[in-house]
Amino acid sequence: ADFSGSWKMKSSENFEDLLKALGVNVFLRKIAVAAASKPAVEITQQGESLSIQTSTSVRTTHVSFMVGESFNETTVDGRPCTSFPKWETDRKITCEQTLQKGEGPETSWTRELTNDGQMILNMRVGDFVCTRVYERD
Ligand code: R12
Repeated sequence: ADFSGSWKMKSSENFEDLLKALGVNVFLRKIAVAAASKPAVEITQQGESLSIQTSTSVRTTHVSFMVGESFNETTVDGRPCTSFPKWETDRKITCEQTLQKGEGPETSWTRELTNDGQMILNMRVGDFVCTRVYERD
């Protein structure tokens, strides 16, 4: 599967609940929810190597990793973590995150390419799952 492209978000469910589960206060939550409603996502992929840039008006993140190799990133609330991405199917990457310091709920994400060319991002915090559907720009 090739995730390469410029993506825009079509729908998002439970993003605020996710931040709540992470303990993000209501003030930052409102700002984050508004900013995260219009993200721009740029992905370049060559085989097992992915680079994902996610831009919003308040925060831009850029990660590069090889599927099957751990890398450093941050959780959605900005805490440094070590991530381990792997292919769950040939169209779906699952990535478990481990906090580098301190305690917190378990977090992970998955990105999946659907047959009709959409990308589904799931972000998990404990028992909460946020689902965001992207389509190519
Ligand atoms: C916090 C600070 C900030 C944010 C939070 C806590 C904002 C986070 C944002 C995340 C966007 C995620 C996207 C994910 C995706 C766009 C805006 C939560 C700035 O303490 O769809 O891939 C400082």
